Amino acid sequence: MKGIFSALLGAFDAEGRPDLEGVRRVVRHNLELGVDGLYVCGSTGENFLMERADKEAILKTVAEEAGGKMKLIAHIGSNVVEELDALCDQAAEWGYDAVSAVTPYYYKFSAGEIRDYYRHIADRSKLPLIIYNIPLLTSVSLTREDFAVLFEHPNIMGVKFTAQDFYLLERVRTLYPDKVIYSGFDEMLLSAAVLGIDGAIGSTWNVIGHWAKALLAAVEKGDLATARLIQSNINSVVDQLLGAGLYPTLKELLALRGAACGGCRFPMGETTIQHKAAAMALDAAIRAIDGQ
Ligand code: MN9
Repeated sequence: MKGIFSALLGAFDAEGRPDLEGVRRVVRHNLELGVDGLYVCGSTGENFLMERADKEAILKTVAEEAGGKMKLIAHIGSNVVEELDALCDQAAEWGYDAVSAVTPYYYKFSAGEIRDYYRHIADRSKLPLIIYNIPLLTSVSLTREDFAVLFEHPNIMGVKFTAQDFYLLERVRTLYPDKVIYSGFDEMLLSAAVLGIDGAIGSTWNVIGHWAKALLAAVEKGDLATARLIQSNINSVVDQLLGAGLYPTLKELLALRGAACGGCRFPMGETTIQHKAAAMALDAAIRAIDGQ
């Protein structure tokens, strides 16, 4: 389960329904790009804007299309326990390699409640569980003590660490060498890689996953000069994407590369001419770097 995982972008039609052909296109595009796996129905997949049936349709379609060709992580996190349980069981049936779940959010859950949530999933799941820690969006910040308790569970395999706390990241890496740690901020891949993470999960890997793989390989070899250059290229892309509107611009980039997947679901805004223009400029810039 090491390596670079694309946080799969969602594919929707003009009415916001899942476009399952679009989903297949995005999966095939990632296969051609050569990433190691997919993280399905996460933040980038617009999970928190979808009803359960739509998540099920997308999770099932991805498994059909990617079947055995790459590693698959199903993000099943939900504050609704019935949905959580159903998706947990289905992910195993559909052939996923692992499940992942965001910390419960919105209400101020206690540390004990959050730990019970993860124990609930880990006990139930036939697949290993990856904790999804993203304090910036959930306002829940797992602590060193939380990891100490959670990582005692044999079915908790690791964490998607989408936080800027590199002190915590180093401590968790060193204290739990057998757990799998994925870095979650694409713009911080190098800083996480030097601390010995096992891989990364990110939205921009849908387009520049091959750069992320090259960066990890450079760090592995101890070639920090190359790794810094790649991170700088990644950050130029991230910078422009964040400025232009991350998900719609990424989707337009995929459309330019033969993997049209529509716009984002309401209440995210519609794709505009500015998103399309930004995607065209980025497409050219990425191709120029790839051609060097
Ligand atoms: O899955 C992604 N997180 C979100 C990880 O989209 C919330 C990241 O890949 C970011 O999109 C990326 C840009 O900030 O690092």
